[in-house]
Amino acid sequence: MNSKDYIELDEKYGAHNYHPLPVVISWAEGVRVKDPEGKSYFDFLSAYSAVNQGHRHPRIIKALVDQASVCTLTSRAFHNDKMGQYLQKLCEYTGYEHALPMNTGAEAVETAIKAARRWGVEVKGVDNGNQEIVCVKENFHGRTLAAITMSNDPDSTVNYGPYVPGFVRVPYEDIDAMAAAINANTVAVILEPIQGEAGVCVPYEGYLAAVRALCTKHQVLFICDEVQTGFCRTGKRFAWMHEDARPDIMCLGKALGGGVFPVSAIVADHAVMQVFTPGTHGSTFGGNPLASAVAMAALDVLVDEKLDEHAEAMGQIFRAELAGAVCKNMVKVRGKGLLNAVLFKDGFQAWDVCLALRDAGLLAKQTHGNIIRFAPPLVITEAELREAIAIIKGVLVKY
Ligand code: IF1
Repeated sequence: MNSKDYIELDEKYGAHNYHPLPVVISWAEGVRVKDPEGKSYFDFLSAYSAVNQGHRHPRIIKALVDQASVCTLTSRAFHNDKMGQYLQKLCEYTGYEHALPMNTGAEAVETAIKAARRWGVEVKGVDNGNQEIVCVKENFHGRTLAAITMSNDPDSTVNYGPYVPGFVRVPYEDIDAMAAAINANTVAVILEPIQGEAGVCVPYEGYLAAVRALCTKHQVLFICDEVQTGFCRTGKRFAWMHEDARPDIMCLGKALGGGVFPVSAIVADHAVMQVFTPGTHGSTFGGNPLASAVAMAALDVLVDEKLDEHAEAMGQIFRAELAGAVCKNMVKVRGKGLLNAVLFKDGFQAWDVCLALRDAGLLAKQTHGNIIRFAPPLVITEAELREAIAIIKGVLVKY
C-alpha cells in the first residue's frame, strides 16, 4: 500500500470530521517523520504540542516497554504501585499539593469545571444550580459538551444543542468586561494563557496577573487551561509563569503523555481538591500504571534536558529569523518559546503554503485560514532549527 491507498481507506471508513493535510506518516523519531514512500519531513506541529519531548524519546519508550511487561491497568478499584510516585512527581514539578489523573485534555477541563462548581457550593456558598463560570472568546477547551458550550467557533458548536448552562463569555484581554461578568454566583474564570487554536494569541503583558488579582478579589477560582501551552512549550514550565498569575487549578494534557498516549490531569491545592470525595469523580483509565510510568519519564525528560530554557532560546531565533522573511502576504510572526504562528493577510489561503511546505519537507498546519502554527518538538537542535527555517523562508518567498 502507498500513501494514496491509506488516505482512501481513511476517507472510505472514517467519519469525515477532519480535513487533514494530504500526507501519511508511518515512521517518526525526534523532530523528523517519514511517509511510506520514504520522504522525510520536519514535524512542526508536534501533534498540537503533545510531542514536546520529540517522537519516541528513548527514555519514554523504555518506561513504556518496561511497564508494559509487568502491569498495565488496574482501575482505581485497587491501588497500583506507580500512580502515587507519578502524582508526587507531577505535584513537585507543578508546585501544587494534589493531582487528579484523567486521560484527555477535554476530560481535564471537565474535571476542573466540576471541581469549581462543587467548590462554589461547598466553600463559597453558592446555591447548587446557580454556579457560573466566566470564559473568554475564541477559546478552545476541547470537544465535550461543556467545552463546546464555551466556544464561539461555529465549526465546533453548530447543531449540538442544547448547550450546558452556567457559562458567560467575555472578550479576551478585556479585564473590565471580565470584572463586569463576575457576580456572587461566579465560581471560576477559565482561559488559555496563550490561545492556541485562536492562532497563538499572546495576551498583553499584565493581563494574566490582572485576571489572577480579579479572581482573588472576588473569591473566584482561576483555572488555566495549560493543555497546549504547558510543559515547556512557551519557554517556561507553564505559560502563566510569564507573569505573577498562579492559577487555582491547572488543566494538563498532551505532552504529559510524552507523545505516547493520552495522559491528562488537573492539579490544585488541598482547599480546592478536597471537594472530591469517594465516588464523586473518576475514570477507568486515569492513573493507570502504564500512563503513570510514561508520564514520569515525560516529566524527567523535560527537567533533565532543560526543555523550558531550550524552547525559550530556540523561540528567540525562530521569531527573529521569520520576522526577516521575504513574503508579500505575511503580516507578522508572534508567539512565545516554541509556540509560534505566522499571520497572513485577511482572506489569504495558508493551506496552499502548508502544501508547499510539505513538498519542501516540513509539516505544519494552518488555523483560521490565514494563520500557520509552527511548533516543533522542543528537543530540536539549533542546527535543525536553522535548517527548518531555511525551508520555511524558501517557501514564504513565493507567497
Ligand atoms: C482536535 C485545536 C490545538 C486544547 C486546549 C483542551 C484541549 C485542547 C487548550 C482538549 C486540544 C487539540 C484538539 C485537536 C486539535 C488540537 C487543537 F486545533 F483543535 F485547537 F491544539 F490547537 N485545551 N487541542 O488545545 O484536549 O481532549 O483533545 O486531549 O483535533 O480536536 P484533548
